[in-house]
Amino acid sequence: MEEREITQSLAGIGVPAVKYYTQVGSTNDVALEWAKEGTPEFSLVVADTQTAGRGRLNREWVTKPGEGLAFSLVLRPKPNEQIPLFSALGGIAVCEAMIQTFHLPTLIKWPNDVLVHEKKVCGILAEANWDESPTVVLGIGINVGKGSIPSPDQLNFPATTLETEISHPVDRTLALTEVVKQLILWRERLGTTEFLTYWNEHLAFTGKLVQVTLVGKKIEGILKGINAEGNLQIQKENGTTIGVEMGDVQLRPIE
Ligand code: BT5
Repeated sequence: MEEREITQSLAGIGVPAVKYYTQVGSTNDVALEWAKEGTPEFSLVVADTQTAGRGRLNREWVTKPGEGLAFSLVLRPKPNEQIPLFSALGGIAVCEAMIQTFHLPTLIKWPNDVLVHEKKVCGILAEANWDESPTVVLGIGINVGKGSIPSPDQLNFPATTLETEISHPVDRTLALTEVVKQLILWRERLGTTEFLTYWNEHLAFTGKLVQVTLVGKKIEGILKGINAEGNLQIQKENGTTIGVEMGDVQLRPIE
């Protein structure tokens, strides 16, 4: 992946500025700083590898050089927009790009992972900042090359890569460009019925027995879908349905 190749591939799709690094701490940190300086919506930070890539709650996210895709997009939320939905925007855009470009049966694991065959191929970290003008930085990590995932003892959920699922080499610049195109397209639809319908229709584990771990408590039940606020609906054994808000939540199927 080279800077010139990336800029050429992204030309004309609505990205106003790109910063590319062969190595960086975290693309989210660079994007948050850049946003403070006033860079416009859809400014993009891309890195070949991260030395301090992070997931939620400062968990580690591994981006191996020449294998993974790590990038962060600067977004400027409007006053009426629900911030938790920006994470879903990332999930929807990655899901649709993977379906259209690579014909993969991709699903969204609520709230912020993208799965192929029930394995994580992409993690998403949305971070907001209200210091200057309101900002959401949407950080996306995609496992592209077969060597992009860490060892199993570093994983909290089974993982896979695009090349493992497709069985042929994947051009990282192509994957990046197709995801960014979908991000720009779905950005306009954030929170609409179309947005919520797509999310519901591509939700992993719908109709299945799942366990949701919230801070200090576990809920088990059948995953029914998402409501208009983006809350997960879980039907418990006693028949009552409860809504789980986005936050630090872990969801997994029960075998
Ligand atoms: C996430 O967190 O999945 C969000 C990851 C976001 C990464 C992007 S890359 C660009 C931008 N810059 C950043 O610094 N971050 C964003 P979470 O759900 O908390 O999952 C983290 C967990 O996933 C770790 O604790 C590991 O168990 C596992 N993990 C780490 N690297 C992985 C990988 N490459 N593939 C699959 N799982 C991984």
